[in-house]
Amino acid sequence: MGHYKSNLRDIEFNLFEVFKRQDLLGKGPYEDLDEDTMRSILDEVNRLTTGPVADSFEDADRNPPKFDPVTGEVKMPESFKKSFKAWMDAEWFRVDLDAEFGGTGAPRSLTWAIAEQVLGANPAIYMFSSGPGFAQILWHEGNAAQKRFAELALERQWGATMVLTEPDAGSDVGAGRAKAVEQPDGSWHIDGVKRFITSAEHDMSENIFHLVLARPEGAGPGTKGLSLFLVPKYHVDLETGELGERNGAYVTNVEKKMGIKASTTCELTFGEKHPAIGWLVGDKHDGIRQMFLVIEYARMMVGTKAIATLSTGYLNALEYAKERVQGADLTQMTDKAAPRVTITHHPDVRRSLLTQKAYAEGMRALVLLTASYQDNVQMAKFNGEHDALSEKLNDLLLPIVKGFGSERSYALLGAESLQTLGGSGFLQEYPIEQYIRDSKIDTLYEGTTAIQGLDLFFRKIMRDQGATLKVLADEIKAFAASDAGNGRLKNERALLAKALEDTEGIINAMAGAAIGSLENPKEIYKIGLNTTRLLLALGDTIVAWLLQRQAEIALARLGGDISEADKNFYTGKVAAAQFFAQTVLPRITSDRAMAEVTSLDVMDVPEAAF
Ligand code: ST9
Ligand code: FAD
Repeated sequence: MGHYKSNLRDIEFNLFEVFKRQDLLGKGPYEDLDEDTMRSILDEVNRLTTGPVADSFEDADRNPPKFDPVTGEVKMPESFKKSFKAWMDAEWFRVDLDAEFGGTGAPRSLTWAIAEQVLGANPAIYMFSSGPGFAQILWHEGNAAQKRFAELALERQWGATMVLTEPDAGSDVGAGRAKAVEQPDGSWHIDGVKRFITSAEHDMSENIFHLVLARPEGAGPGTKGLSLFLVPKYHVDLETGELGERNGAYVTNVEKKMGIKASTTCELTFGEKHPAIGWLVGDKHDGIRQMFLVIEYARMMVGTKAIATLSTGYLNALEYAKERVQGADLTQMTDKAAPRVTITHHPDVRRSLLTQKAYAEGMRALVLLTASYQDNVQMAKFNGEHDALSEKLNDLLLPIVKGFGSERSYALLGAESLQTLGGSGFLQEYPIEQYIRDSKIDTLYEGTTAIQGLDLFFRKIMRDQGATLKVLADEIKAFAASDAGNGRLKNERALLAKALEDTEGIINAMAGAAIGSLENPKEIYKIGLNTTRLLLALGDTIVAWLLQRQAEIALARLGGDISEADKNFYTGKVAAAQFFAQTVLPRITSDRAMAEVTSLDVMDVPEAAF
């Protein structure tokens, strides 16, 4: 058995019982898809990801890619290449693509259900395999020549990168100094050094194309002065598809890292040896908007990666706990001759396991809820319409999937999943220590948690005066006020209503500071002191709601004639929802209290006093 423990039963429960994705199939953009086909795709992906894709997870960590500073080339571990080939040969990336760009026309919810499994099994495989997705964005945004380039990139399975970060421009992308100078033939010469670029060098595809943010000479400051350029590693004859000369973008270093070692993190230098020639994407200066098309997707990917890792961490911990015999049952603690029991008998282990289960399954539902709004957007687009509300709900949830998902997953993997194994968890014999190392990055890249919190409050809540949040909050309120689950969820629905009220209390305190800042600009610090708190509180509230929606369905199923396996599955759903409401939600009341008494004291502490 490999390290990766998928949870296909729960993925399918979300897709078909909670979010009813089958109702979308057989029509519109999904005309050729039915429920059986969707289930068989998920089965096949499960087979691949638990097998060949997961196979190199450990080996590529212990024997990471090798960088040659003389040639600037990278040799990937053979085991990893094998996994990558197995994944790319299966061409499941096509499920992600639009029908008009060689895709199969599938709902986003299916693509994220597939992504979860790859990201849980071997996340670096997903990073390296995103070339076709990047190509699709280029195809949508590009001019005729770039569209042709994108088609070749898809056909030849070229790798791709997103190139924003520089030594002095991380969170602050607008501080980027990489320069673009227009040439008489309409091309651009790019100069500068970018760092931390994922997948910028490897030996698994014949070409790699970089989507690079750089500032055209004379352009204004900040992100709005940046433009997006297509910079291929090798030039391409667009008629024949043949590769031409080497372009002047070279990897000049590959970082040594704490985790996700199979994924190459590169310094990429432009125009040092010879010109790095780039092409302005879509012939227009609209770089930051264009790059955010990639970023939005990548933020969803990072949150899904974190949550997938927590899920397999939990399932590994559960397997261990069911077998590990240690100590007597607490009711017999004074009887030294009492029989020893498996650790699942101990209340504290149960607390830990149920916390892991509730978060892993609740956050999976959060990913698939977000994906279901993406389905709506996709359906509307197919019908020539624009589903603005679903688009906004998706935008609202993205920082929560990414920021909340990664924070909770990383914290739980260390504090709970590894802890369940005792000292054994600390050993490399088990995968959890690697999960922890590999998932720390999720709170950092694609915008740190602080950036997600700012995005959530200022861009996603304040910008439309809370209108989109209100739609979601009203849905949660209606659920809490309903008789869902009857008496079995009555207490939990009351806890949910209170949690939502407290989360709104946090937002009100922050909105008050926003108004106060019009008179006293320093009041805005009170918002910055609470953005992460809000991100986590809102995430917990939404997860509690989703778990209770699941529990309502589970209770109805438990009333029918079902198999033993289903009985266990649904019983677990009810238990997780109740446990989460009772043990996590009450903390939001104290979060609200802290938000309401936020003062500027922290900001007045002299730096030297830290
Ligand atoms: C990185 C990569 O970390 C890690 C892993 C890579 C793995 C690669 C594989 C990924 C797979 C993806 C493949 C794609 C496939 C697709 C497939 C499809 C089938 N939402 O607030 P302002 C825009 S990469 C949307 O004033 P500042 C917007 O245009 C490095 N747009 O910002 C806005 O204009 P307007 C990641 C947004 O103060 C404009 O920006 N680095 C959003 O100038 C200006 O907005 C980071 O993520 C949004 N949420 O700059 C940087 N926000 O307002 C983190 C902004 O007119 N830092 N825009 O609409 C930030 O995000 C900062 O907040 C900042 C601030 C840079 C935006
Ligand atoms: P900084 O921006 O210096 O942040 C340092 C600390 O300050 C953080 O805690 C941050 O939250 C906080 N902070 C900064 N600004 C603010 C603010 N305004 N308010 C509150 N707190 C703030 N980049 C790419 O372009 N392409 C890639 O493919 C890519 N892949 C990566 C892979 C790895 C393994 C790593 C480590 C990074 C990668 N990155 C990539 C870069 C990544 O997106 C940045 O590291 C990230 O955006 C943070 O920037 P920084 O490291 O410069 O940290």
